[in-house]
Amino acid sequence: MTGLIEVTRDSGVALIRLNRPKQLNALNSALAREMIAAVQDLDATPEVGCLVITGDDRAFAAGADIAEMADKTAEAMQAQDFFGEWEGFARSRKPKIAAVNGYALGGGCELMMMCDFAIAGEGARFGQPEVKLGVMAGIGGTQRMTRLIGRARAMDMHLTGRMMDAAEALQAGLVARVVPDGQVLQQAMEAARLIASYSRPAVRLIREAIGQAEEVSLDEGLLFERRVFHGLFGSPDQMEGMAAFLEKRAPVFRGA
Ligand code: CO8
Repeated sequence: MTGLIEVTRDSGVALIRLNRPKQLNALNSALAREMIAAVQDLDATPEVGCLVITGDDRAFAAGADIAEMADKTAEAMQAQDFFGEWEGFARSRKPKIAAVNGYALGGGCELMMMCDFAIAGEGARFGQPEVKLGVMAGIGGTQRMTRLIGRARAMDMHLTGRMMDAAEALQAGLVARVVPDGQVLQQAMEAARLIASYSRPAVRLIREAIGQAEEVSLDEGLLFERRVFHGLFGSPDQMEGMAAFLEKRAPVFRGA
């Protein structure tokens, strides 16, 4: 099956829109395969500097597809490594902004957290309601949410299954910005175009360095940051960026 996502390109930015509106963009295996293939393809496309992932007005994504999972056994889930392919999304190397209107629940909230940051509309709602279904988060919700908003809040969200509104999500650090509902995509695209205009090596290494902050000790992270910072010097983009500043003009980065 195809068409579960729509991919469009605009000035160095790729927009991926989830396209299962009748199911509130619930994530099924076919959608996962399409999404991972698209993201891997975009990773290998040099013209693309940033991705925006979005849904529609009603839902970013209301979770993994419950109908697809309802009859599965533990043996079948493990044998298939069900939804394991989403790690390919999380590990992809281009920056990804989630543009969120409506519901971001369960796997939808987890998909949002796999992105580098989220811009949400004032009416967006977030939650990990899996406990209400007799299960739990399975594509990073207990891990990424705890890192993003802390243990107490993550426990609250996962154990009660309640929803968080956009104001609370901003205050908790689950999303980076909250904007009027009608401006979500526009602001995400503007941010993505800005990121895509910067030096690709600098953007890549910034993502990697911030990623390290969640994995290693402070000393190791600081050393990693310093070494990759050093490594950018002498590159065409570093020379161009600093020359442009000193010459009081806009830089033109080559991506090298
Ligand atoms: N899966 C499948 N279908 C869904 C889902 C979903 N997650 N969410 C909504 N739908 C469908 C509904 O069944 C309905 O279909 P139909 O029109 O055919 O009856 C349609 O979308 C519209 O939904 P509602 O009528 O329920 O709309 P409401 O506005 O009344 O309610 C809600 C909206 C509150 C979002 C409600 O739909 C809801 O609670 N949805 C389920 C949310 C949820 O529980 N999400 C978590 C799913 S489990 C999960 O994500 C696990 C992730 C990790 C998996 C990893 C595996 C290894």
